[in-house]
Amino acid sequence: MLACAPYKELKLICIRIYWVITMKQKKLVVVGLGYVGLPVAVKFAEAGFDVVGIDIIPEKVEMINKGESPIKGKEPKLDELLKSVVSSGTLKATTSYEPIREADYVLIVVQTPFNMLSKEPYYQALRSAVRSVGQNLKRGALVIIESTVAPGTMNKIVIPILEAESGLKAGKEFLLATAPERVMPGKLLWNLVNLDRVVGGINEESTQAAIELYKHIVKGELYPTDALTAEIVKTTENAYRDVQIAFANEIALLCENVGADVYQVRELVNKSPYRNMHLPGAGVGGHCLPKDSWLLAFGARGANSPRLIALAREINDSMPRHLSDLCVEALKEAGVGIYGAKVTVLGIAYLENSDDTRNSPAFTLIKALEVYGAHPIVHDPFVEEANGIVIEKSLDNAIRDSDCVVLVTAHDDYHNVDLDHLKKLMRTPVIVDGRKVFDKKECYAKGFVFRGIGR
Ligand code: SAJ
Repeated sequence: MLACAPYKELKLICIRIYWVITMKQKKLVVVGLGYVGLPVAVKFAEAGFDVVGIDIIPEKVEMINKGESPIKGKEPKLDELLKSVVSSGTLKATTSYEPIREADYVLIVVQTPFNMLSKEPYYQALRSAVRSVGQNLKRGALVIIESTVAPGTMNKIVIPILEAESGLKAGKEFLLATAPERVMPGKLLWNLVNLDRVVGGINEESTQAAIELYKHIVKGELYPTDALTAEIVKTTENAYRDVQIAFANEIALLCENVGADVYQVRELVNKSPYRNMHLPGAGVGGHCLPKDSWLLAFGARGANSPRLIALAREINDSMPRHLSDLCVEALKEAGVGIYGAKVTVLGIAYLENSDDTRNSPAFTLIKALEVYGAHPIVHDPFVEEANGIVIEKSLDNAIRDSDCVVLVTAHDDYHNVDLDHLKKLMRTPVIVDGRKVFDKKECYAKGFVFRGIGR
């Protein structure tokens, strides 16, 4: 068979055989099998690496070894790809750190939450993972931190722990880089493959080795830089978005004060070249924006600690409370006190058409309404349960006898609510819109009292 294939094909077959043989020896370990780690483990397994995924949660390990994804929500292609790499044996999961002893590549992808009270990162998971990797690290291996970390973390925390635990010298006896993830729920695999990526090594050799590794799974551009720059880029890109949103919220509050419509202002401002005013709203949730700004500020703390970034966080965090004040105002206009009022909260997910409730502004709104003595009833078409809050799945039941409907999340379902039906079900016709879902004029024409962020 080989003899008759034309030269070109023969060459390709030989390269493929060489590649399979050499790659088969290339062992890659991913520490942390969450919504970032699992997709990256699956993609490297698909690319021909011998991949072991490590996680501290046995149930998660068990699910993955059965080819089942522990990630909730719709993630196109992830389930089928996971099944195929597990059945082909190129991806295995375990709770043991032993496999790192033979690993050529070790990716650390654990969560790095932020303690909003002490304004410091929670690095317990990162420290523990780095320590375990150090204790098993093979000479000549490449370690990559994919977690989002505060600027300076690689230098001040990762290198000292890895060197102390392994007895090896970073940059010489093992290579080290950071390549922060750019994932978005619902597009995990697509983003991983297609988005550009910054790769920051602690030295040139580390950067190049990491770039060569990612070329096996990333089609986007791979931008080489140093570790500190890479740490700053990731936290800055989210702080940038958070500041932009805070600016939009500031203009929204101004428009409310003077009786203008911020959405008309925004539309016309964005007609001006190089303007991109973001959307004001009920607040900023999610796993990225609320945390990454603080990681950046923490890493840059010192003589000139960031002020604009901290102020932007304060403005965005104030929006859900402002929304509760709009409920008080609207109910008062309708002749109903907030105390004892039934208030229907539309949406508890932090993002439209998602079931993700992490850091959702709805939690702050619900607490503020309860402090006012109101009875919030929460509806969300995607979320089943959130921090012990009961979610009413029937919109009619959530609205029936309500004194105020307040919208937090712009799920598609809410764009088609029939106002006549709404008015029939409600005890007091009051609408407060935290995004831009309801039409103010139409609400007044149908006899509702209306308030809206920025309108
Ligand atoms: N939000 C606003 N106004 C806006 C945009 C968003 O109030 O103009 C609110 C949303 O309602 C939500 C929060 O901000 O509560 C975050 O929304 P997001 O669209 O930024 O979504 P995230 O949190 O999933 O952000 C991710 C980030 N991706 C990564 O960290 C890899 C972010 O960098 C991306 O810019 C963002 O997705 C995106 O563009 O979709």
